[in-house]
Amino acid sequence: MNKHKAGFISLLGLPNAGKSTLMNALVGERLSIITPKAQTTRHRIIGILSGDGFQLVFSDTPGYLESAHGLHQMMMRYVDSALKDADIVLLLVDVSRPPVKEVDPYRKQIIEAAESLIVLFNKTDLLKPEEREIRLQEWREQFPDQEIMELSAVTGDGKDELMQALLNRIPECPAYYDPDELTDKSERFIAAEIIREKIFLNYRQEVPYSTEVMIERFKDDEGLLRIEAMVYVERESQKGIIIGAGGLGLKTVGTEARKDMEAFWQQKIFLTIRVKVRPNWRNDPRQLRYFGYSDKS
Ligand SMILES: Nc1nc2c(ncn2[C@@H]2O[C@H](COP(=O)(O)OP(=O)(O)OP(=O)(O)O)[C@@H](O)[C@H]2O)c(=O)[nH]1
Ligand SMILES: [Mg+2]
Repeated sequence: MNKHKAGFISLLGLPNAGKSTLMNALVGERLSIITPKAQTTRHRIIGILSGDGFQLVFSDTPGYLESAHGLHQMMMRYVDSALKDADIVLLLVDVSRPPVKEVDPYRKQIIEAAESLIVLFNKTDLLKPEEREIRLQEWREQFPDQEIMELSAVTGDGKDELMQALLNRIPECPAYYDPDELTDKSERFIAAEIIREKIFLNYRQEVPYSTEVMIERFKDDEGLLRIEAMVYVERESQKGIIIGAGGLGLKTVGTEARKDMEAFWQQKIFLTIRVKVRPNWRNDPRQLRYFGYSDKS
């Protein structure tokens, strides 16, 4: 009989490359939130895929970026830890855009640090047939010494080949997690993230980036899941924007979030959301800790 295999696989890449979309597709659950905006993911989120004789432990990470403020520094720590822990690093690249001449410094760092690396050319579904080969060739020239795989996290094209490559590479090892576990994150975290996703989708400019969500109550009340959330923003004006005229903004967020929560937990949800101002929370270490950003990940 074959020995059990298990490994840690970290998904790294620039913001918006499709890391969260791919992790959800691989695990088959909506664990990470996805939006068209850069810097959606703020934590290292583990997604566990357990199968017959194997366990793949994926880490979705924030898109790597220059550290601008305290929150960004925390986000980059998660990227660093995911890089250090990985048996295999998947470096995602959005090939629907042409490559830029100047290679970002973090890419070089990842390539040097990773013991086992696969470069994933993602969003291939967006390439028009007439430009496809030229574009892919331009990108290949950026990674002359790396193994490259092409895929689309949205359509699933190339996913089976990737799975096979991962299973071939991970070491013989017992399972790290109970096979029933899906993630290291709590239900409260997932509920807060769903609300944050709706805020990213419904508001523009700085508002989503100034927003954090905490779940204050998460209680199963005879078949009804009661969730009370607090949305934190940095300024009074942003509070007004989130609530919206006649409360319409918050109502839209609440309705959309509740629907996704009901789909995720397969249960009726009663959701209430309030809004509070926490000036400059993104640069306040105490506040960041309170919001769950820790040095350890
Ligand atoms: N067409 C297409 N769109 C994709 C693909 N993968 C991701 N996207 C889209 O790209 C956007 C960003 O996807 P995410 O999965 O949130 O990207 P991310 O790398 O996790 O981004 P950050 O969390 O901000 O670092 C979303 O609008 C996705 O729907 C793909 O293969 N094809
Ligand atoms: Mg993400």
